[in-house]
Amino acid sequence: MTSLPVDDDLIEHVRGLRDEMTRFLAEYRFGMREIETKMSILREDFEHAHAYNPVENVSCRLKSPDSIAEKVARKGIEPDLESIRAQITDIAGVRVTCSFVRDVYRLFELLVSQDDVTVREVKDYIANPKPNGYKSLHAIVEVPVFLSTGTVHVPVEVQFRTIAMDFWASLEHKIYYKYDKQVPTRLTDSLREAAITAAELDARMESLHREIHGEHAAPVAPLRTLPSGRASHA
Ligand code: 0O2
Repeated sequence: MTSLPVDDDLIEHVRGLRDEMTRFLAEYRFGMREIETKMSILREDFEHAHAYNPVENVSCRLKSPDSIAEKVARKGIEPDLESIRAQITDIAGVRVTCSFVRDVYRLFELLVSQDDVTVREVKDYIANPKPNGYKSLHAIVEVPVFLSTGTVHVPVEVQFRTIAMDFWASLEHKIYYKYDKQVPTRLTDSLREAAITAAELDARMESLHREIHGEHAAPVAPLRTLPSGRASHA
């Protein structure tokens, strides 16, 4: 087999693109770490101050270049880094799983009230679940990241949910992809019912918790989103 001549300029160009993408994704990884650190500080401090841990689990994920490319194509976004930066806000994702709905809102408030955290958008799928039954509190927050070349403000999507909501969402996600997004009606109906059961379990567990721990564990009101994108309790 004869090999083609190597085009050094082309190789240099492709290496440049690869390095640019690596630097681009690194900013999101740093932003994600900032939020992860904030959540672990809140978790630890909460335990010291209230002898109670409201956070069951914190997980992080960075969107893969393939997944970013798929979203660029699906949403008709210009395929350049500036457009991606401006229009895709879930490249960095942090998921916070709590025991109770009350803790979901409490953790959200504690995060968004921090001076260096700016709220860009809030979607309260707990107060307003998706038609399929999906529940979670989503917030796009921006945090400053201090690099050797200056400060960048990085958006991070933070999803707050209970263990029951998380259990439901991970099963629904598997079913959705198993059936290549064409889920049979009997399954979508069953998932909707399961979401109601999960919400009932959340309510019952929280009421038991309140009975054991007293009034200080009273539930908080659902969020209302202010025009600025900030959210506050109604
Ligand atoms: P992954 O793998 O978690 O990153 P868009 O992000 O534009 O496609 P939208 O409506 O702007 O959609 O965002 P939204 O509603 O805030 O939801 C984005 C993320 O929430 C999804 O990310 C999921 O993680 C989760 N999510 C939203 N709806 C559902 C749902 O019906 N079922 C489940 N299981 N998860 C959901 P990605 O990028 O889809 O996936």
